[in-house]
Amino acid sequence: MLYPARPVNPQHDIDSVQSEALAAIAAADDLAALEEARVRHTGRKSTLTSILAGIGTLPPQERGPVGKRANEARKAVEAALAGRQEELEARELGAKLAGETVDVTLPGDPHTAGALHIVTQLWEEIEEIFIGMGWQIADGPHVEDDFHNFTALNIPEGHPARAETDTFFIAGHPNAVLRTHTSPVQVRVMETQEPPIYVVCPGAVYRNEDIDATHGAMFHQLEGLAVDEGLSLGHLKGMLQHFVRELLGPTFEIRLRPDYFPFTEPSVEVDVLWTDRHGRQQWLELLGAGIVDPNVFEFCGIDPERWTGFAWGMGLERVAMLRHGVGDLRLLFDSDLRFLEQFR
Ligand code: 2NL
Repeated sequence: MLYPARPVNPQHDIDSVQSEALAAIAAADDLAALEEARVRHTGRKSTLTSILAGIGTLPPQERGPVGKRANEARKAVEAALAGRQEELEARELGAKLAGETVDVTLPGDPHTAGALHIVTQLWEEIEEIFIGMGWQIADGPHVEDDFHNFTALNIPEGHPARAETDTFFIAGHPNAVLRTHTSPVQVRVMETQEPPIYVVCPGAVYRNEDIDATHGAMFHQLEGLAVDEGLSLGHLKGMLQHFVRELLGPTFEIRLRPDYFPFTEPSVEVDVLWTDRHGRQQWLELLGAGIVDPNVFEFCGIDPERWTGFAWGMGLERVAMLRHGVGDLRLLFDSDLRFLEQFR
């Protein structure tokens, strides 16, 4: 687009146009101010532009010298603009970099590695062993009803086992208890799944006990249940032998002794031959187990004429203490880092 040349005063003082422009450029303190100076002193409406555009209208003898001088002024102003732009850009970059400075000598945020609690370690190791044998893992409610915690496990009202386990009841809810074992989880699995069933149920259980070196009001159990055709104590013993050798080492021996539980018949205590730090050998109780009582199957809707089962239960704290030589259960619950950090 062409713009009409404006009338130009041939006397126009190109020196002062140039020096005004240079002064404005030098005074521009940031890139926005410089752009403003560029538009004002070299833009379409600037005096310099109208001088250059009006040269053709000058008397022929003036065109050469005025044109030459005006072009010099244009070049000087353009050079000043470019120089100042470089300066200001460098300054802005410097300020930006200074604002983003990272002090690599500052100490980093401490990053301390935590560790799993020895009960959690044991819990997870046992899960892995049973997953390796193709079993499933299940959990259920910690607040249970009377049927799932007691009745379905062949512990009817008035049975001495109800008095022996110091149950926490929920105030105002006569039917609700904190589960005293994880067996109600297996009951729920039997109610909802068709055999064959191979399930392990770890989790917290609750008993209203006076707390001492071997008792707590909350601890962890891991129970397991197999329901299939033709299961015997032999299957139970073979499975447990494999489990114990996976968990503790390939040389460990177990033995079964008669015991009593309301939900199994026959019932057994399973001991492991334990060698202590001084090389002394001793049979120690590891868990309780047995053949599922047919009454339990009836309560869970499983036909005891067709199906057989074995089950076991173990206290995780007890086994963790045995394994790590811990003499007092309360150490596992005190959250004292000096104790816990030993098992990283
Ligand atoms: C122990 C003994 C045991 C079971 C738990 C069980 C569960 C169902 C049916 C039959 Cl659904 N039995 N569980 C069986 C024998 C022993 O626990 O001393 N636990 C710490």
